[in-house]
Order: sequence, then structure tokens, then C-alpha cells
Amino acid sequence: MKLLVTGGAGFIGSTFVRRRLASTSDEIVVLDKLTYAGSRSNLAQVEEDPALAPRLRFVVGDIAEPADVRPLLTDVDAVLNFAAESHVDRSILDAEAFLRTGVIGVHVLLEAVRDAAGRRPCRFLQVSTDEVYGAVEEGASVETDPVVPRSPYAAAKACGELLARSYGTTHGIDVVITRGANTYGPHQHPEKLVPLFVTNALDDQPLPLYGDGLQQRDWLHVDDHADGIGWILDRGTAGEVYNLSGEAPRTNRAITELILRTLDKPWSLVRSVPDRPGHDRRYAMDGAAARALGWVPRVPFEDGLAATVAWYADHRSWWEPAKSGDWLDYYERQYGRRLTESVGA
Ligand code: NAD
Ligand code: TDX
Repeated sequence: MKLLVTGGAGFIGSTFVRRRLASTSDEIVVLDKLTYAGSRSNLAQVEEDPALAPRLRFVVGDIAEPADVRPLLTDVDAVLNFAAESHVDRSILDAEAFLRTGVIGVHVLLEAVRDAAGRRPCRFLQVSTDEVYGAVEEGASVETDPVVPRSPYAAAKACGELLARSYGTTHGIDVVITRGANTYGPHQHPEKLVPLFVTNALDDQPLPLYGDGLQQRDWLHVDDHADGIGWILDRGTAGEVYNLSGEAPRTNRAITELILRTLDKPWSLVRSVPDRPGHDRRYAMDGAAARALGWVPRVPFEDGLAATVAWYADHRSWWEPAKSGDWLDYYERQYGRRLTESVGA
């Protein structure tokens, strides 16, 4: 197949590209805006491999710009949309870019697919998230549950997938949607919980735990998430939504303990800081639909987390630049006052 992968320089998209090129004979075009979250170095492993590089083309561009998108749709079998602003805290500080990429960008892609699908079949896979279900006090979300997003990030993701489904119904586009769980692993930007806490702990800096730290997430290794998206691309039914659960529920406090134990760093680094506004207490998904297609997550959480901690310890040259420049301003806005008001955890 020939695939257009948007957001392919980010954390999950680049993992998908590396693994898909290595395991199939597919050709991939990556379209990525290279925001603060994207890095071409995430694809260096492919671009420097003479066996894989000829099947990858990298284009810098914006999914919300028809002139960037349309020329790439002439001969692709599927579009996989990973591109998004992906950090909840940034969506609370300023939501505009989330809407532009998550709503307008999805619309531009869908219009281009609609046009291209008139000439040859083209599947559209929208990479979505468990956050569209909102907080789940008990039990586990199934795909038919209502979508009740509670952060601007989650609302933009919900808009994007609803728009995609509407194009399936109204225009007959072949649309599938994946809702992945909280993902962790190498190459994740250090703004997110796991890499932030690992890299801060490596530097003996405080770990800002929101509130009581008993919020719970369903954790999925990035290799499993990438493979799950490929699995649904190949086997999913048009018009359907598939939860991709990691089947590893953990509280933020438990993850923090595990990171510190792995690095042999003291709990005194952890600071309880004022909570994220509208913080979803718990996410949990039922993965039966994807399981029925034969997909299961394979990486045990404790193994995956230990390997992730080791990767960050060995790859300072990857994450130190991401924690410089504009990062310092973001960190001050997000954590400056919180850390001043923090108490021991
Ligand atoms: P990321 O922030 O690491 O990467 C996003 C990529 O998209 C970056 O390379 C960025 O440059 C690119 N991008 C942003 N706006 C763009 C635009 N307008 N045009 C083209 N490229 C643009 O994100 P991630 O963690 O890899 O997430 C990928 C997708 O998976 C997102 O859609 C996200 O909502 C979804 N998701 C993430 C998680 C998670 O835990 N990280 C879980 C479930 C779903
Ligand atoms: O400094 C922090 N302190 C803290 O306690 C940060 C950054 C996070 N947290 C908490 C908030 C959440 O309960 O850790 C948990 C995980 O936070 P994030 O890493 O920001 O992820 P989350 O908000 O759960 O969203 C993630 O999973 C779903 C991704 O960022 C989304 O892109 C994905 O859709």
C-alpha cells in the first residue's frame, strides 16, 4: 500500500512509520508541520537505512492548508491522521492551535480524501483518544458510549472524529477511528507525565504531581499503539470505532513510585502541586472490539516502563534540546506558581 501519514514526526506517528516500513513493503509519505512536538530526528533510523529510506518521503506542511495536502493525495491507498496538538495542559493555556489542527485540519484532509476517493479507493484512519469519553468513574468505556470530552484538547479530538464519521455517513468515505489509551515509550516529548518525571528525576529536579496523584489512566506502550493502528488499518470495518486499551490501569502516584525506584531516586523529589483544572479522574476502556479482530497489547507495563526509563537515561541528546528555548517559558507558565505553592507529596 501507499500511505499518507500526517504527524509522522511525532511520538506515535514516527513509531508507526518506523515499524510499518520495517514490517511491510508499504511506501509512506509523511506530512508534518514540525511544531515544537515534531522532530525529523524521530525518523533518522529510517532515513539512514538504505533498505528502508527509498520507501519514505518526508514533506513539511500543515494539514489545515489545502495547498499542502491536496498534491499528496493523488495516489494513496490510505490517510492516517496522527497530526494534532496533543498536550492537555497546553490546551488549557491556549486552545486555538488545537482547534485549527484538530477540526479545520481534519476537515481539509477529509475534503481531499473525498476528492481522491472519486478516482481510487482511499481509507481514512483518524487517530483518536480515550479522552473523548471524558472521566469514567467506574467500569470501562465501550465504543458506543457517549462522547463527553472535558478538556479543550479532548473536545478538539472529539470534533475531529465526529467530523470524520459524518464524512463516512454523508459522503461514503471509508473511515475508521482508533481510540488509544495513554501512551508511553521512547521519543515522547518531555511535556508528558512519564518523560517529564523521568528527565526531571535524572536531573534531581522536582516532580510536579497534580493534586493527590490518585488519578488513573490506562497505559499502552507506543509499539503496541502503533501496531494496533496498523492492525485496524488492515482489518477494521468501515464506519467503526476501535478502543486500543493497554490493559494496564495505574495511578499517577504508582507510576511516579516506579520511576523513582528504577532510577534509585528519593520520593522527596515529588511535590504535590495545585491540580489541573477539569482534571479527568479516571480513564478505562473495554478492548473487546479490537481483541475480536485479533489485536492484543503485548508489552507488559513494568517491562515497558523500565525500558523507557533506560532510553531517556541514554538519550539526553534527544530530550535536552526539547527542554530548552520556548520550553523554559512554557515550564514557568505551567509550573512556576504551582511549584511555589507545592507541598510534600
Ligand atoms: P505528538 O505531539 O508527539 O506529535 C504530533 C505531531 O503532529 C508532531 O510531529 C507535530 O509536528 C505534528 N503536527 C501538529 N500539528 C500539525 C499540523 N497542523 N499539520 C501537520 N502536522 C502537525 O503527539 P502523539 O503523542 O504522537 O499523538 C499522535 C496522535 O495520537 C494525536 O492525534 C493524539 O491525539 C493521539 N493520541 C495520543 C495519545 C498519547 O498518549 N500520546 C493517546 C491516544 C491518542
Ligand atoms: O506534570 C504533570 N503532573 C501530573 O500529575 C503532568 C504533565 C501530568 N500529570 C498527570 C495528569 C494526568 O492525570 O499525569 C497524568 C498524565 O498526564 P499527561 O501525560 O499530560 O497525559 P493525559 O492528560 O492523560 O493525556 C495523554 O493521554 C491521552 C496524552 O497527552 C493525550 O495526547 C492522549 O490523548
